[in-house]
Amino acid sequence: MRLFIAINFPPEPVAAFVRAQDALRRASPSASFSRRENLHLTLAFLGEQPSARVPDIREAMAAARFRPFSLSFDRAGRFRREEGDVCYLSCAESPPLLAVQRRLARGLTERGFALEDRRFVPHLTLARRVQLPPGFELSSILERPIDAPARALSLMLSERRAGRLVYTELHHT
Ligand code: 2AM
Repeated sequence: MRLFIAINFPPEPVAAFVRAQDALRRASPSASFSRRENLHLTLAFLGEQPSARVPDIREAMAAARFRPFSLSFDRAGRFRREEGDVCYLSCAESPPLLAVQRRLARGLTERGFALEDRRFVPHLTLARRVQLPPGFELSSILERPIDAPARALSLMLSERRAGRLVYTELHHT
């Protein structure tokens, strides 16, 4: 099973994320947009794992000692890709987010999970294969910062069903 650990957000900030997607869609109609229910912030990507490993993952999640906090998504960015950019929202620096991500990564590593060595860049992917017209001001897709409460850590299952990416929450802290 393909797994990752993420923060999911309540309807109000999600509606604001979707408005940012709508603005992006007007600029790049051919991009591939994450579905509303799939919008999330990933803290750890586990990749393919046997189901027998889920108890260890739950243990690492508990060891991360998540406590609710609030995030402010205040900028839009892109990762350049040959097939078109990945566009995302990112949040103002958040010590509680970074602390919980570090504890989670440590707990997973201690239990033998191989995490990517890359620096954690908190981002919420809005769309892939984005082709923006030259000079397009990406910050214009965000009318104002989006305040979003982080209420739990969720263990997410990622599956393709009938060509669609479907995420299911298996556990939350
Ligand atoms: P992304 O949105 O930047 O692709 C499920 O795929 C989640 O795990 C996404 O949030 C994805 O981030 C993240 N992720 C992190 N590393 C990944 C990897 N190597 N392959 C696929 N998804 C990854």
